[in-house]
Amino acid sequence: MARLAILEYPDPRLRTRAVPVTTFDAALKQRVADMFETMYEAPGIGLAASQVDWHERVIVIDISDDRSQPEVFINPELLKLEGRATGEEGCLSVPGIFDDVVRAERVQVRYHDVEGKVRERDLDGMLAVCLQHEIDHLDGKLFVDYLSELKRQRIRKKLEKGRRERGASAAPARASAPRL
Ligand code: GNR
Ligand code: NI
Repeated sequence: MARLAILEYPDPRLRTRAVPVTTFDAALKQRVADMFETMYEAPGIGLAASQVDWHERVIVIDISDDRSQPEVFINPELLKLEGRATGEEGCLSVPGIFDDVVRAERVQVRYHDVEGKVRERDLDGMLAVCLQHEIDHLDGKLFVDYLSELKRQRIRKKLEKGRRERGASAAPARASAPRL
């Protein structure tokens, strides 16, 4: 297993539209295992392949407190969306930022499991919210896209400032190293 690097906003690679998985093989299972490890380590309750710079339609989710309910959704399609619910969201690709997003309350989803078998489920609550958040990632969309331009600009500045400061303290020699 391997922990993968998570892309952060405003990395343009997060805007890539992921393509469907066509081959259900051992390599796919390995990628899914790596995604779970990355998600649990982060820690987060969901992860889309797009966030680890892999642009295929693969999502892992575990909303349980004890990591006991791993769920994999491959090539997910929302067949039905019902109701509206507002909830506070966060994203591993937008660290430290939380804001309200309106989503469907219940969804019906068709997807492939990791063996390639087609499944259909009705979901609600946190699982429905998380699945919609992850499908957005596969379409190159982030939860901050639902916020105002002003908020998004503030978020971008805050993340860039944070990265600059962390970068400066982690590797002070780098800024003055000779440019070759
Ligand atoms: O860990 C996560 N928590 C979360 C909380 C509310 C709504 C969505 C999420 S998903 C997020 C992990 C993540 O960024 N997945 O893409
Ligand atoms: Ni996210």
